[in-house]
Amino acid sequence: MFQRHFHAQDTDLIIASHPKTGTTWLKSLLFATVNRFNQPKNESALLKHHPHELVYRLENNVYGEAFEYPRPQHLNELPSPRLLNTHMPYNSLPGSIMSSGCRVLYISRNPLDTVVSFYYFMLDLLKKMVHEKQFINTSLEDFFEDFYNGRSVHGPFFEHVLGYWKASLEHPDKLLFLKYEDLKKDPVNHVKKLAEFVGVPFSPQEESEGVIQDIIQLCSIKNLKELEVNKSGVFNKYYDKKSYFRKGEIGDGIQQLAPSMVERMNKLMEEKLEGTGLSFECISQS
Ligand code: PAP
Repeated sequence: MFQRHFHAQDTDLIIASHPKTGTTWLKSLLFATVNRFNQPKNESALLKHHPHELVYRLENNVYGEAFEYPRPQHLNELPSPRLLNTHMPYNSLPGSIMSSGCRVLYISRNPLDTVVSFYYFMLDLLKKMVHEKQFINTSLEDFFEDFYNGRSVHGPFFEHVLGYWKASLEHPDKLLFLKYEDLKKDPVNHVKKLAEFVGVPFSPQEESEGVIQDIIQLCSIKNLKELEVNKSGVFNKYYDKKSYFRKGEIGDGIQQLAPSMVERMNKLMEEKLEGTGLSFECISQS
């Protein structure tokens, strides 16, 4: 549905990601940055809505069969620029995304933290889907094996990341490639970069008034996690709002996975990323 029917507009801003790599965070930062002129920090819609209700996932929220809202026609009602999201691999994107003037922001994360984050999220989700009892018995080790072997809902992790990485090198004005770890370590410069990329750079006055820091604070996991709107409730029947905010740290993968699993993943990463110019830090602790 999404592939066949979605037509990107030149002004669209589309967040692309493999699941559990920082999508919710980037949705919040992008939303707060783009809407900072009409929504001062204490009036931000982020205070009343979950980030996933403000930036729709196209293949799921918009074009998904089994989900509640919105429907494709609502896309036309979104204010410009439309902020949208997809977990689709680069090769599966509807053609209009690359042929139109829209911008794509991809967020990536080291595979160890991603797989652990993904496991806990799926565990929570599938506990709600009683017919998936089998998965509930799945261990982190089994989930890791599937992920390691490329058996993942949105395709193999490294192919997902590399598809967008290569596209970002070929089309740097069209596709901004971000890393969760970089955002954590240097949020100010990355939020500045993001704002420039989407055409709303911060003015010197905004910088001196601390507008960037306010956005970072608003979108911090500590802040979002404590908001009533993100603490309870579900959307699309099964998705617990709070399940999108877990630890938000670098290094959880190292803590939770056996050393042999870490070693195998690091080796696979080395092989897959060799010669691409892309690397992830998997060993740092937050
Ligand atoms: P999604 O792909 O289903 O939308 P996504 O938001 O990409 O999920 O990933 C969730 C991860 O981002 C969680 O990581 P963890 O399991 O290792 O803790 C979640 O905690 C983290 N996260 C969510 N919001 C933020 C935030 N504001 N800052 C930093 N990390 C965040």
